[in-house]
Amino acid sequence: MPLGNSGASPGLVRSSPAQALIEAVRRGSSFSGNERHVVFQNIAGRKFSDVSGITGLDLADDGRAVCFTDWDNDGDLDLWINNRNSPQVRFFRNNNPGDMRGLTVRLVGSTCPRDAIGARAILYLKGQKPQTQSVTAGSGFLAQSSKTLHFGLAEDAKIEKLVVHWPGAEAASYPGLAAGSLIIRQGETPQPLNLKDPALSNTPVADASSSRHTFLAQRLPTNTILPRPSGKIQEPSLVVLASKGCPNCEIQLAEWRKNPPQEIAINVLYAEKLHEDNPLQLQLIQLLHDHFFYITQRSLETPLSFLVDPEGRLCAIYRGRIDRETLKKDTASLKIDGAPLRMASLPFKGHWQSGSLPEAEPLGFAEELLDAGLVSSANLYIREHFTLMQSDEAFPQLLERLKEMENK
Ligand SMILES: [Ca+2]
Ligand SMILES: [Ca+2]
Repeated sequence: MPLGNSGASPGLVRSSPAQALIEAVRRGSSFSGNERHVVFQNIAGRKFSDVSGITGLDLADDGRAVCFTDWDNDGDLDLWINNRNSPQVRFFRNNNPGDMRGLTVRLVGSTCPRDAIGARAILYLKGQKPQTQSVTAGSGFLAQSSKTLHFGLAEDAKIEKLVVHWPGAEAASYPGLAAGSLIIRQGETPQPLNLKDPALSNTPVADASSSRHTFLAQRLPTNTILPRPSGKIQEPSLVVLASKGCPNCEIQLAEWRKNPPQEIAINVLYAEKLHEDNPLQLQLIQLLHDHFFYITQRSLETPLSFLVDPEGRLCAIYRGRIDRETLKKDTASLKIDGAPLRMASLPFKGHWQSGSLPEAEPLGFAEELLDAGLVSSANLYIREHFTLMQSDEAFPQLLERLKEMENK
């Protein structure tokens, strides 16, 4: 959840290759021409067949890393894939029909290191070629698959024995094994390993609500950027970008008409109307959105709402419909600051390793206004928030750049 600024410091040469690359990343450009993932099936050890389409894995995601693991412990391998493009992490649950049989083995060393990295296990099957698996630390590009070894078994496969070559020690042979999950401690007899987790037996459902609400740890001043409801700037306010024909906007606005939130003043802006009457305002909203989500010029999801405190600082961003309780809680939390604010910004429980608290960077945002060629808006923003920015060592450079652009 990127909550920071662009990181681009004033004076960065816009045409530099580094800056062009940063901009390409923010725009979600593909590095590899939207290459699709490919999956090949081993045909009896003689050739490979391209099965990308039927597996459902052939997504044009610019994949970078893949991890294999039996995540739901049902005997088949599932996949985690990391992509350059969004979504950056995808989980693929293996729902191949049929009774998938496998032997899953976790090795634990005693004379060799506990994780048994480097151990090689060979599974001998009656009438078939043996299968070999090794315990590795890291595989492919910046990836680590499960250290638990997995052997797929055909329906009629009969296990003769498993031979484990422990690192720096004698090989050990384990006869009489059946399909399932085992833990083998070096020097001991194999024991069943119960990995079943009932929580994983259901199809996971993404929690859309939590990912769409961003309570900011840094409160960027937005006077001159977000139009708060007129005459109500002493109150917390919500600036909502809606669009015509957007079902979520209609439901949200109808709900508020019927039962208006008491604690907050709301200003609703329609994207279509802004596009006609005030395209600059629309561009400013886009820039503000992009500033916090580290992306550029993607289409905005409506309703898109900004919670602003009485000082005009942006405190939370909501993508999609807003849960009333969340809004109430956020509005009640507008006065917290420092470490408690940073804690409140977390979408889950945790603790911080870093002692330093993040700060809003109005200077970075002013720079982004200049990057977008919005010279008058940048001028206005800098004048309004002059006292917040002037102590920054890069402030003279920012003023210089503003002056240069104004004189062009
Ligand atoms: Ca599985
Ligand atoms: Ca499965």
